[in-house]
Amino acid sequence: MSGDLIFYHSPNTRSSSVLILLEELDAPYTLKDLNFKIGAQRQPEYLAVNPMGKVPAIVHNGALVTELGAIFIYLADSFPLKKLAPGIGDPLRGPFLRWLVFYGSAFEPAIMDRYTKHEPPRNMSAYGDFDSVMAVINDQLAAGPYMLGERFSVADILWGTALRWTTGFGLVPVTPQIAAYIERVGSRPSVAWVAETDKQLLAIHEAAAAQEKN
Ligand SMILES: N[C@@H](CCC(=O)N[C@@H](CS)C(=O)NCC(=O)O)C(=O)O
Repeated sequence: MSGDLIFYHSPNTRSSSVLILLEELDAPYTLKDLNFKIGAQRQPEYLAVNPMGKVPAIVHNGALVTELGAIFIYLADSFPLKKLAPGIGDPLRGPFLRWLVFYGSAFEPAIMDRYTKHEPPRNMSAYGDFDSVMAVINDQLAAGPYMLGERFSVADILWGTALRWTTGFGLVPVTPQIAAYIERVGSRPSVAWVAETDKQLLAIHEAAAAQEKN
């Protein structure tokens, strides 16, 4: 599928993984860069696109998609030429969906628990607790080398970048399998390209913020 694809991004945020994804999929897109340093995400123009005031967001052929898991599934299905996701009918389709949904429904709330030192009641919480979530991820990676075993997929772009920043912030404990996985996914040329692109965008943002102060 092609058509107009607008991608709302801010450097060094969760949307950086979508920028890596777009490069990996070789998808044509128009980048709309939001300067968080001057609060662009809270301006009415952007809230009219995504009322949550968060990135990433994409608008494809006029339809809005937010939430990393949904964006990854949607883009991988829309731009299948690189075969970076198991399609419907592939035995790995179920595990693929499992790990993309697990990211938003278990990993994200669990790391926020860790950050805020909140202990949810294990039996009431939909994701158990932080330790159970991390044990499942570590076991999966120990069986690796990728989330789907031998097969690299866009799920690894999401998880590789998420584990990189959450270990960097000291939220997720570094285990040998997580360290090796971050390295494996991080060695892809798309990751280096996005790091450099984000660096350049950030410099532009900082200059604009400094100018606004004066
Ligand atoms: N549930 C969203 C979370 C996105 C998110 O947390 N984005 C952060 C950047 S890392 C953001 O836009 N923060 C801006 C703000 O809240 O002001 C997703 O999965 O995409």
